[in-house]
Amino acid sequence: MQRLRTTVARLRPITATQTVKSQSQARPMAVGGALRTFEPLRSYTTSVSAEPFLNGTSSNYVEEMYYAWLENPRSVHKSWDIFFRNANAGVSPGSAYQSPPPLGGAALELANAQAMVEAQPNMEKLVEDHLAVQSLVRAYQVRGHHIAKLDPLDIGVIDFDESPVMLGLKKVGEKWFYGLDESDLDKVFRLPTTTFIGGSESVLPLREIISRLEMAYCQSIGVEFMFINDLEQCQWIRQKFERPGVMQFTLEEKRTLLTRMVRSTKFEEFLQRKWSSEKRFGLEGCESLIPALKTIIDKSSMNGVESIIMGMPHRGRLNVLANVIHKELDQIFCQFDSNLEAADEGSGDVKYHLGMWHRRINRVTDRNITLSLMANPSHLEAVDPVVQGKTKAEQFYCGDTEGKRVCTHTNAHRFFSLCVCIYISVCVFQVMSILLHGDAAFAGQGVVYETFHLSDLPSYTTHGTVHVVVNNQVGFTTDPRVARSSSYPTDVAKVVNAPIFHVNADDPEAVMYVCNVAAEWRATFHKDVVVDLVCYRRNGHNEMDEPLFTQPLMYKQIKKQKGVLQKYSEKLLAEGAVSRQDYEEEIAKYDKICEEAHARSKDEKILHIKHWLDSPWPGFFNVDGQPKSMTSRSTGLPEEELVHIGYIASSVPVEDFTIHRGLSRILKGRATMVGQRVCDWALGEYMAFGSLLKEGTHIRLSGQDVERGTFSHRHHVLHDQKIDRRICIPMNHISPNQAPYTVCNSSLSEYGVLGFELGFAMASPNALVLWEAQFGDFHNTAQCIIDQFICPGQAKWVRQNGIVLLLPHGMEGMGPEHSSARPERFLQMCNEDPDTYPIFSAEEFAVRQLYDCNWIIVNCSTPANYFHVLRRQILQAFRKPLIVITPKSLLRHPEAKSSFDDMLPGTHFQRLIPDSGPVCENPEAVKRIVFCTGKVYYELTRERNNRGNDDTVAIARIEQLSPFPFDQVKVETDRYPNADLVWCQEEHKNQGYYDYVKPRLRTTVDRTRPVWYAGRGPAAAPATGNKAAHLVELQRFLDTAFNLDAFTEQS
Ligand SMILES: Cc1ncc(C[n+]2csc(CCOP(=O)(O)OP(=O)(O)O)c2C)c(N)n1
Ligand SMILES: [Mg+2]
Repeated sequence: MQRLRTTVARLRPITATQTVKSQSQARPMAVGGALRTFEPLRSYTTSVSAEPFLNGTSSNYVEEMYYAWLENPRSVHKSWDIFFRNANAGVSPGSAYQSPPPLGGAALELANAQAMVEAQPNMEKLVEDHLAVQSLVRAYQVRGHHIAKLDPLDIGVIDFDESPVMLGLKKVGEKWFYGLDESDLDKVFRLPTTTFIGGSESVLPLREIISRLEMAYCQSIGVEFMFINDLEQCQWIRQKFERPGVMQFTLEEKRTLLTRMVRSTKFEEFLQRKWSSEKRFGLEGCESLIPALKTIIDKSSMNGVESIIMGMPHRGRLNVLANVIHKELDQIFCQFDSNLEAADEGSGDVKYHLGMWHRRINRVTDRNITLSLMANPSHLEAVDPVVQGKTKAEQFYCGDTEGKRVCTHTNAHRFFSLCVCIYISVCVFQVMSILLHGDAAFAGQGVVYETFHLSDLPSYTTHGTVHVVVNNQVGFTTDPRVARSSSYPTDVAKVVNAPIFHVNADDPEAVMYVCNVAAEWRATFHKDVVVDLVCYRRNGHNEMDEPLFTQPLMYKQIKKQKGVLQKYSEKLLAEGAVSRQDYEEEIAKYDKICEEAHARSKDEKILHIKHWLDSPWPGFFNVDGQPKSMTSRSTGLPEEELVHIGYIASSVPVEDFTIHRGLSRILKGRATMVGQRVCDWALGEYMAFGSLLKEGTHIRLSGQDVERGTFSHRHHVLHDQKIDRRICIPMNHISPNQAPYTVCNSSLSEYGVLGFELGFAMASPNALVLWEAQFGDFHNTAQCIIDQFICPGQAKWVRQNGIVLLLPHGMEGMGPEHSSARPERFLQMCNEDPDTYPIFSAEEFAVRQLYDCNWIIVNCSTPANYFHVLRRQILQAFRKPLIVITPKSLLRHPEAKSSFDDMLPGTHFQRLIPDSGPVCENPEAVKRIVFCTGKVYYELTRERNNRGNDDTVAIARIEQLSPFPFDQVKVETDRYPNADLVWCQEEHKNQGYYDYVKPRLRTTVDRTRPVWYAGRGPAAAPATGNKAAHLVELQRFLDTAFNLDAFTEQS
């Protein structure tokens, strides 16, 4: 007890009449110029926690002291200093405490305090009171947001009943919750080091403590951050919100804010006036979004950011385009004119989905800034990972590994935020992303979670995204109380320790403040942060909608609600910050701008979708936006290059690196293949990647376990067997001036990761970006990215994309899953007409088809063809998504190898591989052509060999399914005039390629010959789960394929 008494001597309450000043000493700043790092609790948690006098509550207090002591040993009482020193030196529990040394002159005050302590009848009460104050401070920090005035409507849709808020002086039954009552209000308490409410004071009366905590945590801003497990970050936030006087703004800041509110509000009013019956998903009820975004942009620009990539849903999108991105108003207004003709190819998109790219001067910072808003589909949140991928790509190409620097590029390249910055002179170039969300979508859509989980992964991080939620407390017609299980729509952000700043959007100054803090957070910690704008939606879901059907009470309240501009202007007028005349002039000025733009928009006769391009690729196309060349270059390589890459693929190009023995065997096998001038699948891929890298094309391969390869065939990353995390990527040792190779195992996500890679591929045409599914069927959890972006992206948004999807596929008795990449789905979405034979010249047939298609789908049967198609993806002068149905068992099939001869200069991708066997000798005698694609070819040839009918049945492989090689198929059908036509596939009849291929084959032969089917029957599942049944099915359709009488009854 004596020990405790001595310890608490400094804690005794002094009355308010004893001066605060006399007790004050500068508290250690947690975060200042030099960042504070907290030591681990090693000694504390071991020996100190075992001290007999510590119990649950007092240990919290001692922990506080311990941190303070670590920071500055003199900031705690000498007795604690000695105690902690002893404890840290390992003195056993119970012995660490020593009586404090005698007090000298400077410590007279403490001696007095000591005397008073001794006179104090109830030491425990004293300690308890201080602990109570500490708990109270902490309670405000943790739960102050529960009672903050966040909701402009004050209808309180968030129910915190499960965790009642115990803040301030609260009674539970007869007891005071914290043990402090009204008689304690004037007592002065020492503030814990975990609060900044004191400013320069270290002690305050309880009344003031509570008042300041209420000011910091319970007004228009609710801060959620105490779940963050980094003390430095917590301290940083406390400081930002607790320091007295943080929320003060200059006159100029207030006026700028008002101007921005005017523009935001009057823009919507203008649209409503001119096009009252058009859907525009207006921002009414959340007008402060515009100043919010502008504040984030200003602050980020101030911190060196030069490019911001944004993604957002429908709500307020036109307003953001007009007032944040500064899209010309007349071009926005044009979009409301339904009579304008589209000037560009493609089908276009509705106005509130279109993207934009704009470089301008930021007026506040006077610095250049590029703003792009990504085009997006209706599918809420789908654009999130796409924005992240594009941001990552821009950071990568600028050599920015930390989200905070460094482009070494020419102005021209910087201007277009183009790639390969790494090489030239020095400048600072930072790229960051801002994502906007609706409250319902943010809480409900899983891709939000997937995207958050990419945020801290080395190959996916964009070093901090600022998220802004337009939380209008309703999703379409659905009430949040039935739309989510979490208290806030933003809880998902907690998984990555992102602080969440809730703010009442009817308080524009508070909005501006949190946006400043959010931007600073991003600049300081390079981590995600969320601003939750709690607002309302003045109209229905869109301007035509009746909200009273479903939200009667909310909308009664909304109808009474004064607009935020009106409230804020009244406040500034009352303060005298602005005069009525200035305010009215500001409104008139903007109205004039809108009217003039409207007049100009009427002169427009044509709508240009390309004015809405979000990712320009300057220099890639000619001035008319057309490809610079339409000739097909050979994708072959000189032998010595193949040998060189083969050598790299078979070696460990760093010293003293121990690889696994099994891997040594694989590498030796590769060397043997190189000696024999052949490639298997993995080596073919190596040749394609290695050569493109050498030619300066960046390659990024991402997906689950892609580094080794799901089937353990790739091994692009070697792991030292003796040293943890020591790796070697031989592909980066091809040549001194090569482009970098990125290969990265992703998180276990498809939607998020595929979206990310699509965004990465958007940034530059000079990169081969590949996403590999673990098994092809898993792509369906990313279906939205495929359906909404990859398939129709060019048609909707006139932007090309060369992303490659690698989808392992094959019926190998593995069961319903892991078998089919569902090629039928991709084929069904091709834009080609199956009933029309394309009219192109023979020389340009292939390239014209490619240029017109929405995507390319291939199923290669040889490594050489895979090699060529990958190289063609970059060597052609335009970009199309490439879907590759990739093999599994063929990876090790002894016959699925290619000779170097098929990869030399002059060779190229074969869209169709004709039969080159005995059938060629007497084509007239051939009775059947079996067309097929992919792995089944090897089953067919084996069966044909077994049956010995290799002079009567020809087998042709269609390697490129889309665009369909009509011309080459025609050559085959003409070559064998007496043959019937069979399509053979290992997939079920309602799946695979049959429905796609059949009408095209019929078109090719002008419907003069039927097309028969050999394959599995229709089925609901992609494959049987029974291996024996699988083999029976296989044999059955092979029998059909070679039974020349199989279709006589049907013909
Ligand atoms: C993935 C997806 N599902 C459903 C919809 C249909 N939808 C359009 S807006 C909307 C409500 C969105 O609510 P919220 O996210 O709160 O945004 P708000 O419209 O309130 O701004 C819904 C369900 C959609 N666009 N995307
Ligand atoms: Mg909403």
